[in-house]
Amino acid sequence: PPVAIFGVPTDVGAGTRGASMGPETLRVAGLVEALQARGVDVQDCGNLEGPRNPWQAPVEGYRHLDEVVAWNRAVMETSASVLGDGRLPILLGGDHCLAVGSIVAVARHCRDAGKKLRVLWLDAHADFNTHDLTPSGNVHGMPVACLCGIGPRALTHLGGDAPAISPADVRQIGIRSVDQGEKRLVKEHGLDIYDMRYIDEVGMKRVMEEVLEGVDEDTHLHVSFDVDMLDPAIAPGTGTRVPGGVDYREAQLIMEMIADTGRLGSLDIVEVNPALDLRNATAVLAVDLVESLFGKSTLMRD
Ligand code: DIR
Ligand code: MN
Ligand code: MN
Ligand code: MN
Repeated sequence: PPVAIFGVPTDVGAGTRGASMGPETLRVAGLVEALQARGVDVQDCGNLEGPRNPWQAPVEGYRHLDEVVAWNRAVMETSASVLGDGRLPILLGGDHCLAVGSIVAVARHCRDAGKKLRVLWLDAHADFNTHDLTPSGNVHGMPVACLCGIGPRALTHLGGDAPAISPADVRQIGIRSVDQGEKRLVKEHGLDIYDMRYIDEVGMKRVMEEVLEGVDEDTHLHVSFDVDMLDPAIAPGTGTRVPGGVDYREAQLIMEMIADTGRLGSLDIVEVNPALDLRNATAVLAVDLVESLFGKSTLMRD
């Protein structure tokens, strides 16, 4: 399908500055050209605008909640209009709090189109914190909970009705950092988490078979790709690096197996932080992985 790319240059939800430069650094790494080389019709809509990062301490467990809501409202509107145009939205973050607006729009689109939504959450973190569990107050640690209806009303009800999705719609891959109280909450809500230990024990091929089980022609796959899923040795340009991540070949297999379904419907690429990177390696790797997600392979396949 045709694609529309839009940048969301903010780090209001993060604990480190610099993800606001993600959109430009992904463009510099050749994202648009790489998709065009795959034969994809790409429209680059430029960047959204929103409030600056006030860099304040948490208030009642949230940092910058008003700013986070403002950015997410803009994301929701843009994602909805891209989907309405029949294009596949690619959000260039920005930090991961932006997945709230993105997925609220996608969930509503799926409801209207009679599609089943499955969210593939590629991340080192479960992002299932709440204001009383969070160790940081950073909203980028909370989007999955917000989408499932747990969080501040301004985010849980961003699209009007809540919740946007249910934990049963989500599959998380690459997880290796879950905070103390967050562990109890993900268990309580039955989140389907393919953590690094499970990946090590059964291998990425089986993990992805399980993740994609039941995907059919009526399924819309939303991929929310936090680049900190990747091992910091290959992706140093991100704010919350956790050792022991997904390696290059495992990451390629994730993308290839998603591409094989032909059901990719929307994509977030978030938490790329060029201020922490080495010669833009993380953005270059993200573009390489996106090529696989859009069907690039070594051999002709049928
Ligand atoms: C941590 C870090 N769990 C928090 N979360 C991150 O602050 O809630 N998510 N980095 O991507
Ligand atoms: Mn994340
Ligand atoms: Mn993360
Ligand atoms: Mn491994």
